[in-house]
Amino acid sequence: MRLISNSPATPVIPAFLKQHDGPLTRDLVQAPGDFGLGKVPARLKPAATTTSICGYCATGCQLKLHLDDDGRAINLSPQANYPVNLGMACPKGWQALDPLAAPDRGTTPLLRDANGRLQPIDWATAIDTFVSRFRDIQTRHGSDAAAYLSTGQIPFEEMAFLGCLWRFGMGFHHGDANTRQCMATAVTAYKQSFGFDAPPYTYADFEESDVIVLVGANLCIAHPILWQRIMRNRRAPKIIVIDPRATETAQAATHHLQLRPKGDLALYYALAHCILRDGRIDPASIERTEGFDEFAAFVKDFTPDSAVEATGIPAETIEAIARDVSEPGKRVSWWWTMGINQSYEGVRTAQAIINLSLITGNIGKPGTGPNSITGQCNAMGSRLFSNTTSLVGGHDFGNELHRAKVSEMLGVPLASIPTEPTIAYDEILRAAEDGKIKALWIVATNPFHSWIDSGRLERLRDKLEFLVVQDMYHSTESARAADLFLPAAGWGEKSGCFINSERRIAPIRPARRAPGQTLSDFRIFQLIAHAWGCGDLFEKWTDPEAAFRILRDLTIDRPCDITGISGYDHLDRAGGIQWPLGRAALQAAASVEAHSQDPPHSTERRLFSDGIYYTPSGKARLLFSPPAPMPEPPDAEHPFLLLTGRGSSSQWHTQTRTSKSDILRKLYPSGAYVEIHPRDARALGIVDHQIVTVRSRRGSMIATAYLAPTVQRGQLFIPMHYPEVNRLTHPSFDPHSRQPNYKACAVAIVP
Ligand SMILES: Nc1nc2c(c(=O)[nH]1)N[C@H]1C(S)=C(S)[C@@H](COP(=O)(O)OP(=O)(O)OC[C@H]3O[C@@H](n4cnc5c(=O)[nH]c(N)nc54)[C@H](O)[C@@H]3O)O[C@H]1N2
Ligand SMILES: Nc1nc2c(c(=O)[nH]1)N[C@H]1C(S)=C(S)[C@@H](COP(=O)(O)OP(=O)(O)OC[C@H]3O[C@@H](n4cnc5c(=O)[nH]c(N)nc54)[C@H](O)[C@@H]3O)O[C@H]1N2
Ligand code: SF4
Ligand SMILES: [Mo]
Repeated sequence: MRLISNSPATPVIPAFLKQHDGPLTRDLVQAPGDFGLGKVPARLKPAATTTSICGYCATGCQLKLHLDDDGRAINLSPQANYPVNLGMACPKGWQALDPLAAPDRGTTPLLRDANGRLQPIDWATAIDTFVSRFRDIQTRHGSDAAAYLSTGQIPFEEMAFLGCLWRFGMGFHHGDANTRQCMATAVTAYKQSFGFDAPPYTYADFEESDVIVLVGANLCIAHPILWQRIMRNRRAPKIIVIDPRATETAQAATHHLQLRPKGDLALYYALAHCILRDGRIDPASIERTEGFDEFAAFVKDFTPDSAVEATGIPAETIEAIARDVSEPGKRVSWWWTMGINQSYEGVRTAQAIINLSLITGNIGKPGTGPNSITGQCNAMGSRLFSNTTSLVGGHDFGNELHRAKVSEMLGVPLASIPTEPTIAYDEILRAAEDGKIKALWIVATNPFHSWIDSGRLERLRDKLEFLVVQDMYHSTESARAADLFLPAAGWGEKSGCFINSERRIAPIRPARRAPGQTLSDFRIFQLIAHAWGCGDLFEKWTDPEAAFRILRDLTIDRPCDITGISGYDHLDRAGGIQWPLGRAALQAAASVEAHSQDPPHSTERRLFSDGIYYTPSGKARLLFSPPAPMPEPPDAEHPFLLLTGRGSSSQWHTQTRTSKSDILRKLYPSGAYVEIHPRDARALGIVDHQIVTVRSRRGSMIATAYLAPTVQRGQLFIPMHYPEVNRLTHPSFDPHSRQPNYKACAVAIVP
């Protein structure tokens, strides 16, 4: 059987397959049913350990993996001296090994046969099929006729490999990451305002603020360890939560502004109005901005009274909050997550927060910042390296000099680098519906559950000639729809680096053997590169750390310059490193390191302390537009507004991993539920725990009703972890970022 078609440099199969990421995965072919876990020794010897950043959320906690004599992880504990989690972990982190041993792990590639059943095949056939089908589509329909949909949850070395292979090696154009579902708004907002996608903060800012404003962010559930960091703040901070629901975080805060959904933009403009009216501004910071006069003129009309209707918040409260967030001498930090990003006007709302920080001088100093908290473990890695919205390494597709630099440094033909970024996720799906995109390659994401109006994926499935899904589990909603399934190693079974919310880069390590014939995503991309005939372009990408060095060098002279990082060991020694760390800083650090236990590069660092931004003028831009109408407001037929989001700290997204842990499963409701205000429930004759139907114009679902005064009247909340929920959501998008508006659509609820 031929595995490799065109590349002369290709090694023979067995040798190639035997290369792997770590000592544990050297021998890839195991007996069927052997999940590579072996027997856990009855009595544990004093254990060796290795460390790894947690593979769930973007907090980026470091876990210490305890190994048995064979080097297999048998247990873990949070790392006590790691500067992020300081010895803490949430339930998902503690149980992070559980999902690796699940019985529905993919152990061999699967191909759909003539009868429509997925049948096991070997890797050689899988890679041959992959290459011949994509090549055929490219030959018949051109390079725009296929796309990939990827993730924020694999190491950035793998993301970069995928993005470079697809565009520079295989010659396709379109491919987006699931960061579009999650972070596109923050990316666009920062890029437009600061000239680069640069969240400016460090986690120490949680501990050094006097006023902490959490906007559409439910830290207690979604980033529990960041909430613990707030609890370490000794300045007795005011904690203001702005959320339509009385979330766990809102209940634990000092103040809760329970605003009307999507009232944010009106609220922040009204706050700016009060601050400017009262002159509670920082002239030096405003000096470092562009567009101040226009912004001041724009917010003149946004009086607190004018914002009452949109926000549902009394004018006196708006005045009081305006004073809180502009108190001279007080450090104010703003933190936002999906309550802002996932909106049809998310970019301008994020920028309204950025503007408040800029006019009050709350940026570049301890305890301040307009701070977007990221979601997935490697959302930040995806933003810099995935080659989707920006050219790999923090570059721009549209910039000729950047393209020339990437071409030279990666050794790829200049002509292979597109002059524009990909079309966005929703545009890819539209192109598939229109028959222009014929094939999709889905890697480490589960859009048949997670994408907005997910029924759309099922409907367009039949229009696709070829669907490849590359995942840890063959059982995901997306994998079950695939023509070809490629089994991938997951966190705990491979190496690479994640970048957390505060821009901290740190490695993950293999400590379990991946089951069956599973390969790391990195290896799968290598095999495809060789079989496609572009293996020589990636000759130097021999393993994740080699790729790391290539990508590191590529960041030179960019705001995210990490040329000062020597390698994974350096990252380990330093407790992770926040970008930027250029070469000059490394040299300075190296000499200090010889004399000190605390090299400067291991300390916390924030951006913009010099007031210089990454725009051509060096100034930040104040950007704004009038609030837009909600795309699908409730009406007589669908009288409720549906909010969606995270349900518990023990559930992760589409639950492919967390549902595999016996312990985590005990910590959340197994079936879909909907939270409804008790008075609304009474009016509809719905009692607690009753089974109800929730219906939108797109579809309907069955759920258990939970009567909860935490939601406002006229609103419902359903966690995103249950596959039915995105049958309801309305496919509307922010016009600047194309991020989906997941948190507002009209529904009806009936007993
Ligand atoms: N346990 C757990 N933790 C996770 C995840 C998980 O699946 N499970 N996922 C991770 C990922 S990828 C992400 S992106 C983050 C998400 O983290 P968060 O954004 O904190 O979580 P969500 O629950 O999606 O949304 C936050 C809040 O936005 C509110 N909201 C809705 N509409 C509005 C509005 O119009 N204005 C305002 N101000 N608020 C609004 C919702 O009521 C909700 O409480 O969590 C990460 N952490
Ligand atoms: N209604 C609603 N929908 C939402 C949201 C919401 O708030 N409301 N939030 C959105 C947000 S912010 C996000 S981030 C998305 C998340 O949406 P998804 O990315 O679809 O969610 P996950 O369940 O994390 O999917 C990751 C997949 O990758 C697989 N996987 C894990 N590790 C690896 C690996 O190393 N290699 C490979 N090949 N596969 C791996 C997992 O098994 C899983 O199938 O959901 C979005 N959807
Ligand atoms: S807070 Fe996030 S990174 Fe930390 S243990 Fe929990 S899921 Fe992992
Ligand atoms: Mo996310």
